[in-house]
Amino acid sequence: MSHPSITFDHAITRRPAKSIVDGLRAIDIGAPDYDGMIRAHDAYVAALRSTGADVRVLDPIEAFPDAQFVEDTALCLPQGAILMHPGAPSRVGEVQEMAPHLREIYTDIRSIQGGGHIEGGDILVTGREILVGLSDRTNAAGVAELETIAHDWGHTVRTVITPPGVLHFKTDCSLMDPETILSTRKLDASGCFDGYRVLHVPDGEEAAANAIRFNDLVIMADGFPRTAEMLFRAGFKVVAIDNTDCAKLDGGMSCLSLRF
Ligand code: CIR
Repeated sequence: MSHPSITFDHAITRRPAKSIVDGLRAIDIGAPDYDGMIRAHDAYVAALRSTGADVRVLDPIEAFPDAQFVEDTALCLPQGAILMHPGAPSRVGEVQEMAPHLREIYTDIRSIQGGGHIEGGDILVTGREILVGLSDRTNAAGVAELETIAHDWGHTVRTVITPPGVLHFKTDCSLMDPETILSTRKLDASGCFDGYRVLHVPDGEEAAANAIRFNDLVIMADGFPRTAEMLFRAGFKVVAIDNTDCAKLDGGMSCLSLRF
């Protein structure tokens, strides 16, 4: 199946910096291991490349401990890219680090530049619309700015809610195909996916909900066998990547790339 929401020629990633040990986290369960992070990142890039996509790996930036989570800096759509305005003050500067790379690729680049905040992790592009979850990082003003730009490009934006205590909307869900969402039961219970086919991550495997569909692959975190089995039975080709260290910083599979 080919559709702009799951079919990509390119991805941009950023190699983790040594300063990753200072990355943001909701609850401190110990510092991530830099070497483990690098090994996992290499495996992630290899999985993206195995689909035939051109994958750019940007240099680490020590000044921005969370800069490997590139997804939060921009939204890439077929018509152009939108630079985000992160709600986390320590992450705002990451956007200008990403901008020149997107300018090499896109002729139309817009910015969230009013008072609003929005991070890419709160945005799910499906086959029919763009869902944006309000969260501690994304506010209504940010969504309104995004909507104006996306509307210009022919997209519909729908505002939804990121559950309290969940970092980003996509922490709890992923697109599997243009009409199919992988979600935690908690998020789906909000009704935000009514009209879609929804696959629930099994109880106890909620952290598996942040995955990506990238060309023919579903790339998910390792260690969630019941979710992997469910996706396999549903006909998806699954690759599992170690997410132990990223998880200590509330990160997962979607955060590590921009896909377009
Ligand atoms: C943060 O708190 O901003 C980072 N430690 C994790 C960002 C994860 N990004 C994402 O889910 N899109």
